[in-house]
Amino acid sequence: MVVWTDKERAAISDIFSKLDYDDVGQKCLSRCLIVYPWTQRYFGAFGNLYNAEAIMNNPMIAKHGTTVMQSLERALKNMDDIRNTYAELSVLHSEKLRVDPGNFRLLSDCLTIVIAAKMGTAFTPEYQASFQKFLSVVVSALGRQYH
Ligand code: ZNH
Repeated sequence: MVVWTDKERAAISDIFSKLDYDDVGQKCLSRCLIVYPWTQRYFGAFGNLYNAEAIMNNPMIAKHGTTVMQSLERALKNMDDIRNTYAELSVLHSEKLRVDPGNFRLLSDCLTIVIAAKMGTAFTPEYQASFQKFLSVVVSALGRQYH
């Protein structure tokens, strides 16, 4: 059972309240695909991923980035039960999509970078630690079906 302090809850909520899901989703997913090119293998049906520019301008990638952000909002709204919130999604990623669970960490790191760059000095060490903890719980819940 994960315990959250009031400060952590406040920091995570504040970060989410400042996010534009379309923008951040598109940026973090496209960065993940560019920096870790092997992650592209799961998106064979998404059309042109030929180079960084193509990835950043791919509307299916942008749309999927928004989907991922909306999914993270579900975790935010269910912070005391992220495990069960993501139970089905974990099964989907392991059994149907067969996504290597190590990739969850890579995407979440890209997300942290994009958010930090957008927030600037408002992304304090406390915010970073709180958000990192949130993403670790998300990554662990998504990977649950694998172990
Ligand atoms: Zn994932 C899908 C979430 C990560 C790959 N995803 C998906 C969805 C969601 C998600 C919500 C939708 C589902 C349905 O439809 O039902 N993811 C998510 C999250 C995360 C993720 C939250 C973290 C954070 N993924 C991921 C990664 C990868 C992926 C890392 C790789 C690399 N996904 C994927 C795919 C899909 C998904 C491929 C399918 C898509 C389509 O549309 O087809």
